[in-house]
Amino acid sequence: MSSGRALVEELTALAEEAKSILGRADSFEHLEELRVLFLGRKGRLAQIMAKLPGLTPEEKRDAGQAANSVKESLTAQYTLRLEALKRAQDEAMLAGFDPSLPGRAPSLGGLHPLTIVSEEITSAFQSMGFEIVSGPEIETDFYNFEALNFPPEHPARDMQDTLYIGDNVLLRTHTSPLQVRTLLSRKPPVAAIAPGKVYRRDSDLTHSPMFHQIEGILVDKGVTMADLRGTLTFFVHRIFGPDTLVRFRPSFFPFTEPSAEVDISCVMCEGKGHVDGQTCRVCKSTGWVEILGCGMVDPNVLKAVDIDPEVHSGFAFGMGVERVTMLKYGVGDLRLFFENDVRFLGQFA
Ligand code: 2NL
Repeated sequence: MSSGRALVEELTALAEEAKSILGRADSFEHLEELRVLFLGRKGRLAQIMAKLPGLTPEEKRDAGQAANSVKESLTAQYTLRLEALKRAQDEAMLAGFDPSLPGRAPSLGGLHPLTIVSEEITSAFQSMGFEIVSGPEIETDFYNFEALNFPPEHPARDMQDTLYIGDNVLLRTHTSPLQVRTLLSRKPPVAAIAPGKVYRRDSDLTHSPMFHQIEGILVDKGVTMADLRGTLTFFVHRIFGPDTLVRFRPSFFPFTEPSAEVDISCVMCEGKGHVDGQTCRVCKSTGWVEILGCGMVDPNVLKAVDIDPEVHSGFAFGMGVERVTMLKYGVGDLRLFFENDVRFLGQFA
């Protein structure tokens, strides 16, 4: 049976031994083994403490105190070594690279080219006082055709061209219904610009069943074709540059009379018709490209929205956002807008 003194000596020896061994542990695994060996439930310290019950109360008190202080000191040694190993691990990691190098920039998304151009177009008109209007993509025959002076048998109403959801219910084929709604809910003067998705029963290399349009309308007393010309010329110069030429050609739309199509000098060959001696592929050597349609609002359209054509007049225009974007950025294939290949989209960021 061991005496109190012998136990205290054993404890002191254990503390000395453990201290020097713990201090040399060179890995987390090794340190953990040593912790189990010295401080574990069946470890060296526990083995010595197991002998405490055989002592007299006085010896028990002294040896107990010594055991506690050894336990504290070994635990402290262990923690110290653990911290040192962690520091060494961090330093080894840092040694592998230069922490002063700039971080890698996360790749950010960007606006779709159609969004960029759509915002450019609407903001050109906003700067002239037009307000932006929006509305439903599912429309009725009245807003999409009837109010716009389409005769009942007009081919655009055909199921071959228009996506019908039900009797008289359809996906809007242009953004004009937005303007009909605007005119019905306001009194002139009205100046509105209507951007949005439109749908047609059409899908091939150069037609997508969904595409984007922007239409504009201005109704007031005394609005003339000259106002239309000035407004659209300002717009063209904002989007394609101040040297771009603008030309109006007679045309026809059910909802405007007279109607015109607007051409601009070719963005590719600058109106020359050829590039490096080759025929210009964008204007087919005519020197002009069409960018929009327009006209004076037909009196029948004004009547359909309760405006007296004897008092008020207006102009309206419409354009395809895909077309304007293709011309502005020289995009040769409509499908690129809908494939969402980041190699294409990234060029507009
Ligand atoms: C085009 C031609 C156009 C309009 C749209 C319009 C709207 C109302 C009344 C009268 Cl409410 N007109 N819109 C007028 C002329 C042409 O679009 O080529 N679009 C892509």
